[in-house]
Parts: sequence; structure tokens; C-alpha cells
Amino acid sequence: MHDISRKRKTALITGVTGQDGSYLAEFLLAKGYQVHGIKRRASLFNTSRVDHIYEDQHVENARFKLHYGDLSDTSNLTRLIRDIEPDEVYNLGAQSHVAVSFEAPEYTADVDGIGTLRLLEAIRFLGLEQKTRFYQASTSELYGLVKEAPQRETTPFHPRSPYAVAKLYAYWITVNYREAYGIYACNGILFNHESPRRGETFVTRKITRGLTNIALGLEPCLYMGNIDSLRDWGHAKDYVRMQWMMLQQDEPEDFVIATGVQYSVRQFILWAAEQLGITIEFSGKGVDEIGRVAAIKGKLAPALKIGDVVVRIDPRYFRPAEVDTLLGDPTRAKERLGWVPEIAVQDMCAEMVAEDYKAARRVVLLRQHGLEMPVSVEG
Ligand code: NDP
Ligand code: GDR
Repeated sequence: MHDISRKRKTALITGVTGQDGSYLAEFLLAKGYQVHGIKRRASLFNTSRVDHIYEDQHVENARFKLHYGDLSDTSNLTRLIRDIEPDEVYNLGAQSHVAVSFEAPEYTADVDGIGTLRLLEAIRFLGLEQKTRFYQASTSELYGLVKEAPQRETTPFHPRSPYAVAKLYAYWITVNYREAYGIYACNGILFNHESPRRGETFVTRKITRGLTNIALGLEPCLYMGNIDSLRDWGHAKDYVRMQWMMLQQDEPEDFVIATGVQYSVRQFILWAAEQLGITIEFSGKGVDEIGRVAAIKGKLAPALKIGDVVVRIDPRYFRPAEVDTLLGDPTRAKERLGWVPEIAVQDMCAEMVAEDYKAARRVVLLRQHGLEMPVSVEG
């Protein structure tokens, strides 16, 4: 049988079941790539973000393939790269939650830090240095305790969590394999990016999902950590496009990817509430601060009345070391690659609330028909 698939560009994505991995897989398939993704073995199905692009493996020339694997498993990664011989590897897999990295620091170091080395070493060991291009999912968390604003490619790093320290290793080992072995390897230093597919425990999704659940009576209150924290939020769809663009240049280079505008977590809460027709007013200070419903417009929040407390502070969500402010300068990406983000943060927030509202409505309807539907609320 004539195998036309080898003529296509082939990509391998670690973290394909995550937010970015799912959007990137869609993007590359639309560009005609053969896409291989690594998924972890789990006791439940964990492919909900990519189920819509999954192709039956019995279909001839299926262009999207999933393989079991793990960034902690050298032989597994090496075997997959040997068999696939990818033109491009996108290393998006990670224990990506900053707060969780304080609970599981060693695991985070192994997967996020050494996992990157395992992939680069496999490329080198297999003699694919001239063939396989490598993208590393680096992060604005590298800046941590920021020394200049906005942060650009030359801003010094000061990581503030086991996650960020692990990613610092990954950043430098990527630079090192580029310099030492001539591998086309580059870092995208991405600032926070979100979407309806964002994990439920990251702050934006926790807010959009939490407030819609509260509006429909599925949760009593949103418990938050540091709501004064400032972030530069973009949309994941815009950011995965840039991941691909970075691997299409003549020379590998590292880029900051950001919008250049920052807002507080508190502001994001207000936007999400506005989408539901609710006005929230904050009062009190520190851990005693609360957010109350001050006005209600429309019919999207039938479970609420004026005066209800819908936001409280829970110190459990404070981090041992916080990154208070992040603001990126995407000038290099704009000038060299012509990249500009297309989706505004307020529109993204509206999209996230709309999707979470649909999901919450489904639960309400099922409950009305006597079906017990548990709702996870642990943030
Ligand atoms: P997600 O948490 O949504 O996805 C992470 C992915 O990594 C999931 O597919 C997860 O699998 C997989 N994974 C976790 N541990 C392992 C492991 N041991 N071996 C193999 N795969 C593993 O993250 P995002 O999509 O938001 O982010 C993608 C990458 O970009 C991450 O590396 C993150 O650190 C980085 N980043 C993200 C930013 C953001 O704002 N989103 C900003 C800057 C960097 P499973 O589905 O089974 O959990
Ligand atoms: P971050 O994202 O730590 O920036 O890492 P997250 O959304 O978790 O936090 C952003 C800010 O919000 C504050 N915050 C809360 N955060 C969470 N998760 N839950 C809360 O209840 C809460 N209350 C306030 C946080 O303290 C923080 O200041 C994300 C991840 O995607 C990383 O993988 C990625 O590298 C960086 O973005 C860029």
C-alpha cells in the first residue's frame, strides 16, 4: 500500500489532551499535518478535549493518532520519537498548576524539567538533530519576582515556585541543545492564556464556572485567593498559532507571547458577573473581603438576590510565594513574525461564561428530571 502520510509534515505533541494541546492539534490538522499526541494512562477517559478530532484508528490514513506515554518515561519517549520521526515536536505536557507544584515539587521537577531533557536527548540520540524541530512551552512564571515591566525576552528571571524553577531548567536546556547540537529548538515564553477549555482550577475558569454555577443555584459561593494579582491574559487559540509560527522561521529564536495589557483577578470576576447580568460590590479588607450582589439585570441568575455574598477569600488559595504582577511585551513577535493577538480578554471571558452556562444548565435540567448530577467545586 502506498503510504501518502509520510509526505505530510508530521508533528508530535506532548500534552495533547490539555488546553493548548487540543487547540494546537486542531490547528495542525487544518494545515494538513499528520498529528501524533501523547496521552497518559488514566483510570477514566481523559481525552474529552480531543474527542471531536479523534479518528477511528481503523480508518486508512487517519491523521490524528494518540499514543500512551509519559514525560517521566525515557524509553517510551525515545521509542515514540524513533517510530514517528517527527518534523516538529511541541512539548506542551507538564504538571502545569503553580499552586500544586508546591504540593508535588519533585514530580513537577521531573516532568516539567527533566521531561524536556528526555525529549531533547532522544532527538540527539536518534540522530534527528537536523530533522526535528522542537518547541518548548516556557512561561511568564520564569519572571516571577519581576525586575522590569513590561517583561521581554531580555528581562532577568526570578522563578517563585517549584513549577517555575522546573520550567527554568527546561528553558535553559532547550537553549543549550540549540547551542551545543544545532537543534532547531526554541522557547515560547507565553503569558497566561485561557479559553473555555482551560482547566477548571485555574483562576479564570474557576471564576466563569463558579459564578455560572452560583447564578443557577449549583454552588453557594466562590472562594478565592489573591484577587489583587495582576495578569496579562490572552486566548489560547491565538497563542497556539504562534507556537507553530515559531517553528517555521529560518533560525530558531525565543519569543515572549503576550497581549501587553494586564488586569486584576478582581476585574475578571466583575467581567464574568457582568455577563450574567450581576453587579458585584466588594467590601472589607484582606481575608475578610467579600463580594456581594448589588444589582441584577435579566434572567440569567435566577438563584440570586440582591445582598447575597458570592465571593469570599480563603487563605488556602494563597501561595507560599506569589507572583503579584505579570505584563508581557510582545514587540519581538509582532515585528519578526507579524503575530498579534486577535481575541480581546473581555470577549474571551464572555465566551467562557457562555460555555460554562450551557454546562450548568444541562446539570439543572438533568436534576429537574430526577437525575442526580454531582458538581465538583474543589478549586
Ligand atoms: P494543561 O494543564 O491544560 O495541559 C497539560 C497537559 O500535560 C495535559 O495533556 C496533561 O495530561 C499533560 N501531562 C501532565 N503530566 C504529564 C506527564 N507526566 N506526562 C505526559 N503528559 C503530561 O496545560 P496548558 O494546555 O494550559 O499548557 C500547556 C503547556 O504550556 C504546559 O507546559 C504549561 O506549563 C505551559 N504554559 C501554559 C500557559 C497557560 O497560560 N496556559 C502559559 C505558559 C506556559 P492530562 O490531560 O492527562 O492531565
Ligand atoms: P498562574 O495561573 O499561576 O498564573 O499559572 P492561575 O490561573 O492559577 O493563577 C493566576 C493568579 O490568580 C491568583 N488566584 C488564584 N488562582 C487560582 N488558581 N485559584 C484561586 O482561587 C485564585 N485566587 C487568586 C493566583 O494566586 C495567581 O496570582 C498559569 C498556568 O497556566 C501556568 O502553567 C503558566 O505557566 C502560567 O499561567 C503563565
